[in-house]
Amino acid sequence: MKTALVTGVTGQDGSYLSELLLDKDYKVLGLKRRSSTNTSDRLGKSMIHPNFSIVEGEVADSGCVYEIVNKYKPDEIYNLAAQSHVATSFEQPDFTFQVNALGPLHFLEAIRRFSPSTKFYQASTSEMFGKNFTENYAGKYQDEDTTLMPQSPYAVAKVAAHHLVRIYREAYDIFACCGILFNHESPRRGEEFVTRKITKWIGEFLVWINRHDIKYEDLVFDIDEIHIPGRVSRDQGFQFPKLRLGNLEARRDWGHAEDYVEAMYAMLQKSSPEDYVIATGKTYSIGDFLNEAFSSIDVWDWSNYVVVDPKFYRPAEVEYLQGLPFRAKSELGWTPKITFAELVKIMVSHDINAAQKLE
Ligand code: GDR
Repeated sequence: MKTALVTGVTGQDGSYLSELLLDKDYKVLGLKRRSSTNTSDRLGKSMIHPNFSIVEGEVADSGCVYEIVNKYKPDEIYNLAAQSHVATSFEQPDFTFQVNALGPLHFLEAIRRFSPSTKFYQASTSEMFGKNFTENYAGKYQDEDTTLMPQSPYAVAKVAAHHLVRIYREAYDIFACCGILFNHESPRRGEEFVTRKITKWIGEFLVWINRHDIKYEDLVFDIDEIHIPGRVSRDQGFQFPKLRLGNLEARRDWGHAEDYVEAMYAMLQKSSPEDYVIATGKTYSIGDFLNEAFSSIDVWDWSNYVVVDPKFYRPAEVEYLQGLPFRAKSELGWTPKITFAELVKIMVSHDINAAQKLE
């Protein structure tokens, strides 16, 4: 039985990857930070599996990482732990660097010193391309050869890790590779990311409007709030805050996280390590996501429901992302199964159900 260490196990990707590896008969060690609150909500299925166990640790602490790698000498390590919120990295650049750049370095060093046959997967990201894209007859896209031009402390730290993986691979012959994953979402996505923020709002809004048994055309729209007609009291639940977002023009290549963890696994099963772009090959704006999400509750013009709030703008933005996953398709045989429209539907209906359960 193979052993895999998954860092960031309590996150969206960590939870899906653990399920995949357990299905493939792996023993999974999930690395998790010590916390006084419960952070294992997403791990429900894995937590009760006999081949799953939690190891407490912190990737930013080199001694801790060395000890864990030396003790378990896992066959595979998937480093998904990160300060993953791009906007937060402008407020906490130092911390972001410690986790996102030094964390992977600690693993590479630990593998070199104590467990050179361990295979290592690093979660690289489309954010590393920043403002840059390749433009030719195939259109405007990013692939493995596009020059990296990061636009945030988050992305700079990820670029540092990306290059460290290459250097350790070439210098020490370690099986280490990076998945350059474009945005990937699911019902398990953190609520501060734009897709989940939108679908969660829609779920709660629908429950609210149903509670008052009112039609969309009868709603009254204020600057910041939506009201039940004739009932303006702030205290009695007759008003609902509008959805507040930042830049609606930015474009992202959105896939489903469950598809993307399969690519991570496939990369470590290859005979030699290589970096891959993992994406759908399609790009949509935040406005497109809003169109798709609102249309699934029969709202065809969302402009009255959304407020653009400068608070959610970033000091520097990544405007355009569209991956070209050609190498992943031809060498890993990987293609995403879930389309953009399906992804949005899955997330909206999950969040409607979740909001209904809380009623
Ligand atoms: P991103 O994801 O930064 O691409 O990184 P996020 O969902 O946070 O932002 C996507 C785009 O939406 C715009 N936006 C908003 N974003 C947030 N979070 N909240 C808002 O209210 C809002 N309004 C507009 C953003 O400006 C941006 O353009 C994600 C993370 O998971 C990274 O860790 C990962 O590396 C990349 O995806 C691939």
